[in-house]
Amino acid sequence: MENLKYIDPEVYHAISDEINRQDDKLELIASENFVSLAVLEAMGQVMTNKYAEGYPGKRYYGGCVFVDVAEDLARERAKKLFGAEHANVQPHAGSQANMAAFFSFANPGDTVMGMNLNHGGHLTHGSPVNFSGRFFNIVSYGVNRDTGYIDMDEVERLALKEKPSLIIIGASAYGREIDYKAFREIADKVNAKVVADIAHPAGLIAAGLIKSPIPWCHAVTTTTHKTLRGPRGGMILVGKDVENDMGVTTPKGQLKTWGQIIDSNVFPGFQGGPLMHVIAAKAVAFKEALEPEFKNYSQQVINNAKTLAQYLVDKDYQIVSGGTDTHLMLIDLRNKGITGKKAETVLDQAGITVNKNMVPFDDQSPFITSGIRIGTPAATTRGMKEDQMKEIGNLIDKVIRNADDTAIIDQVRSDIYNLCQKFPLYPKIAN
Ligand code: DSN
Repeated sequence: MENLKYIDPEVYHAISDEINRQDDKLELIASENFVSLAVLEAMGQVMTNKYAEGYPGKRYYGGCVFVDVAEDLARERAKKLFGAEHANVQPHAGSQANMAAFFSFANPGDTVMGMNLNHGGHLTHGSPVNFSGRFFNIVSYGVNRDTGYIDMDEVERLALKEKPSLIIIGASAYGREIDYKAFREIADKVNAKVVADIAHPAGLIAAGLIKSPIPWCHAVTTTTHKTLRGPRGGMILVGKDVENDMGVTTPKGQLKTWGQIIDSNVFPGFQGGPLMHVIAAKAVAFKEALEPEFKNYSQQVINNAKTLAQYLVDKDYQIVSGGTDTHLMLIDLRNKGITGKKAETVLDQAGITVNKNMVPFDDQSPFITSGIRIGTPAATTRGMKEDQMKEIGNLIDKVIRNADDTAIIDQVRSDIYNLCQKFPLYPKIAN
């Protein structure tokens, strides 16, 4: 960053402070990760200068020959990674991917079923303050109060009653595997389309460690920066539908495939020029995820999450559903006498970054909450394993039990700093 240092010292210092923050603190936000230097490099280059509205070979601007290479590589690698027939790598983020998916399978005013945000769902799956809740009639399903697992009986009952056009599956704070086939069977009873949003477990699915929704869904949306460990961005995949529900037949008798419908909803439907530098970085991340080492990494992410969850359960923490199958856990702190907001604040003071989170049937507001969400993808990228997870579990428990004791919080911050120094993050760009 030699030039930036002189041209814009204020931004330069903000970036170098952020490098140090990432290096010195323990990142346990379930949706974050650390990209490779190759991905960082691909993001910071001249493709940001290029307008490329359209798709490879069919652009609205000249000079797209090299950005076409990058986008074709990203699309082909994405298809290989997920066993998909079609990939659109242009969505700027997961939200835009979901927007394009909603409008591909439903019209404004139609009924759409999505998971309740308070039970672990996502803003774009029907929150009234989001496009999803503003344009569509949302019916929410949730988890069973006793088990913490998605209540499939409720999903079926609601689907039969409400007859949605679309059911969106997926969550941002749900640690269990999802039975996509069961969702599809319910959807078929009411002729609904099915979209899975795998933003959280995408990397684990790509690594073949948990079930893939590709055979059961009309489309699959994701972000590329969580467990998949790519640049911040979105993507939509289409598989080969097992039921041969492949698209829509036009009045002239031609089949418009779901892939074609999705492409036209991304551009020109919702987006203009794609971020070609980010698409190049997506291609690099997908290449990395196709390597055998990515499977080892992803297995370690799961092993770490299970180890940390078990450690906390043994210390009488209430994990929703009792544990995790994936990279994250949602902890209900009501038996510990501390809110999610306070826990997030004191853990941050101790150098541990998590986010407060609503828990199912919460009695606190979304700003306070009764829970925290913890995930292992970022810590695992640093090389941390089961032993470190037990150490981290012990430190989390110490902070939660002594939330008003600044001496203990200072001691934990020093322990976390020392732990992080043993797993350096970006030594080559340290300043
Ligand atoms: N904000 C993301 C998360 O933290 O899960 C989802 O979009």
